[in-house]
Amino acid sequence: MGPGECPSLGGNDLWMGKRAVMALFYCFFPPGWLAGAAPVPMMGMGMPRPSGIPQAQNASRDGCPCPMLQLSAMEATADFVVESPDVVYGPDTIEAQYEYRTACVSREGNVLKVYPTSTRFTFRTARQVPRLGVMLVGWGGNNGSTLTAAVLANRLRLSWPTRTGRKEANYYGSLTQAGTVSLGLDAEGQEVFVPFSSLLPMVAPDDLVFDGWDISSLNLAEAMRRAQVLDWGLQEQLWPHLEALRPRPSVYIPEFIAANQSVRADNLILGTRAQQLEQIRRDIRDFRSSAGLDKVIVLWTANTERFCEVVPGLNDTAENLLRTIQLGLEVSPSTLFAVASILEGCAFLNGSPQNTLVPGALELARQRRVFVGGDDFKSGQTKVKSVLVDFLIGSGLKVRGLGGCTAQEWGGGGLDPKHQACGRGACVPWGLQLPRGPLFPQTMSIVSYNHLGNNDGQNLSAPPQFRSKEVSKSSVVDDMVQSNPVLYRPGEEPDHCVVIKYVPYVGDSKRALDEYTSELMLGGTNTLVLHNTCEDSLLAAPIMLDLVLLTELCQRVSFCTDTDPEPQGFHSVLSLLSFLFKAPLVPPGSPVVNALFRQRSCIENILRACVGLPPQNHMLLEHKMERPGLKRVGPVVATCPVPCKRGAAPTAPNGCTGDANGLSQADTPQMPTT
Ligand SMILES: *[C@@H]1O[C@H](CO)[C@@H](O)[C@H](O)[C@H]1NC(C)=O
Ligand SMILES: *[C@@H]1O[C@H](CO)[C@@H](O)[C@H](O)[C@H]1NC(C)=O
Ligand SMILES: *[C@@H]1O[C@H](CO)[C@@H](O)[C@H](O)[C@H]1NC(C)=O
Ligand SMILES: *[C@@H]1O[C@H](CO)[C@@H](O)[C@H](O)[C@H]1NC(C)=O
Ligand SMILES: CC(=O)N[C@H]1CO[C@H](CO)[C@@H](O)[C@@H]1O
Repeated sequence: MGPGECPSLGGNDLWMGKRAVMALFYCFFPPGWLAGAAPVPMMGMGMPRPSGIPQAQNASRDGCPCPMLQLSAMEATADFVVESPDVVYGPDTIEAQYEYRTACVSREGNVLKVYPTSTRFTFRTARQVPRLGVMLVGWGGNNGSTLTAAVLANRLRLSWPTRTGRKEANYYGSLTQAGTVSLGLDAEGQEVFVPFSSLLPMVAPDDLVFDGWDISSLNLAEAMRRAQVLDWGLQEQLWPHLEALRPRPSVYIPEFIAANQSVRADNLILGTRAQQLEQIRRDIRDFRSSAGLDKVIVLWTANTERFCEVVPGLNDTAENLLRTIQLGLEVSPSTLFAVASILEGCAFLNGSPQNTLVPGALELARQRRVFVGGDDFKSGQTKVKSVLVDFLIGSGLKVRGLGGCTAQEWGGGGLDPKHQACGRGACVPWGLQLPRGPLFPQTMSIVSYNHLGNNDGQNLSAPPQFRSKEVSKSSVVDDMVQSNPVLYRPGEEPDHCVVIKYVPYVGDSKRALDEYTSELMLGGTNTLVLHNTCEDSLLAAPIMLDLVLLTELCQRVSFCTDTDPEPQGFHSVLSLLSFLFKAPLVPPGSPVVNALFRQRSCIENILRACVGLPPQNHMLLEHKMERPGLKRVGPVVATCPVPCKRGAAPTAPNGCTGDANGLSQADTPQMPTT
């Protein structure tokens, strides 16, 4: 089975057990994510992005106008062009007419009535890729320094000797750089894959410019050494390049990173909260102008802060939040950074679990039309969880109790005060944040245990910070459980236990053990135990990269529909990024999707829509018919007139041709009114 290739469901195979688990990995993780996976050729790294110029074409035997290149598993040339009257490649934009088909359901008496619907969208994507800067809060941390080092190593095309041979810089683990999408079938009926990054013009990671803040004044070379993530040979080569990079002073409020980080804190922005906010804004402007950037994106990758309550009148609205800062009341450093970025018109992404993006910050982002995304990078363990639970529940297996209280203890059902006892100690019922329906006996469990020795691990051992982490890790299976009323009654929830221990010796090499127990038919039991060891930062860094590249791309996409011809961008809470976040932030009222495969499809299909390609449906009907009858190619007839006002209001600041972020980032940003 090759990368990106899913085994077929047919034949005599029983779709259960080990094979299914392996298949899940191959389907959902980019090739190369797993050690030992087939090496992927590095496509166009650092080279100018495809311009979308059609390649020479010639007709095949059966009239397929696909280029008769010898198609390998994956195209070495990532260039492609969609030949359709619905797609127009202009000098500045790619414009695609797109039929969005879905269905709405209404409950009428005892019957669910389903009405298929169709909406016509016009997607417009600006082709000009900007010069992009990334500012990391916690730049000198393991994740920040590793990401910076990785981009540099790729840009310089470094290779270094290790005890198992020479290694070369690559971007394994990045969805956009090392993941692929299937474009369709070639003349032989085989799927043609291209790198994700070639779907639409995207910033090349090698071209990113980094800057950032840190409460520790170590330069990036020293930070890299402290992190102990990279091989020595690579560190030596990177040292002279990283030495010159020194983090800007950051905001340190001891009560938020309750674990005492004061040993590190020697590089601080002093003054009142309002002065600190101003300094952060000045830093962003300074970076933008001194590095000659078109856009800046800010990413929080610093310490996990403690969880805070949202207080009405203080951080519930944009106005109140700005006033709270001006008055110098309690506000977390991460919220301060978020507010500063939003005011500067820069997207803000929260890579830690705390609730940085309070309602006031979300409202501010909405008002300023700036993207925000969060919370907490979804790296190893949670990513596996969002695959495995989807796999178990999706195949009709009920995740069953082991940790916590077993069905036996409960004597078969109903409410019992003992349930509360279950929630104490290390084991906490899952979904602890949300008010729940009637409690049922715990008849399922997912138990996760970790130990790690990096700074994050050390400080997660403090209860208030651990609580933030626990909340973000625990709601991960929500949607999957709720999607299956056959297995789970309303309000029924599995035991979900998360333990994190600090073991300095293992450093950045995180150990994760998970146990999933599910119920087979007729009372059988199915237990899966997973052990994972990997360098935590090497998992997180490519996720940070994807977040930045996808956010920037979304800023260049705008669309209108046949019913609303006024161009608009994506909602300021960028839920398209859910694939990359443990506790995805979504616009109010929107369903949260945690299942990894659905999250990946969402990104893929929206990007496909932008170039007028239908959603990936995996039906492969071409190969399932008695008689070959599918006309795979031929003149496509444009049926509908263009519904959207073409070039509607190009002068409007937020027009289709503009930055969906609204603010032209080069403009002098507005100062807060308070
Ligand atoms: C198609 O074009 C390629 C070069 O562009 C050429 O090598 C090949 O022979 C052509 N095939 C046919 C069927 O004309
Ligand atoms: C943190 O520890 C240092 C000593 O290492 C001490 O001087 C400082 O007061 C402590 N700060 C807090 C906020 O506990
Ligand atoms: C909201 O503001 C109050 C008062 O400044 C503060 O105590 C609380 O921690 C804040 N909540 C969040 C989530 O930042
Ligand atoms: C890096 O990010 C990952 C994913 O969020 C996290 O688990 C890890 O603890 C972070 N590392 C540090 C040193 O903060
Ligand atoms: C570097 C640092 O301040 N580490 C702290 C992390 O949290 C633990 C537990 O609260 C503290 O003991 C450490 O000092």
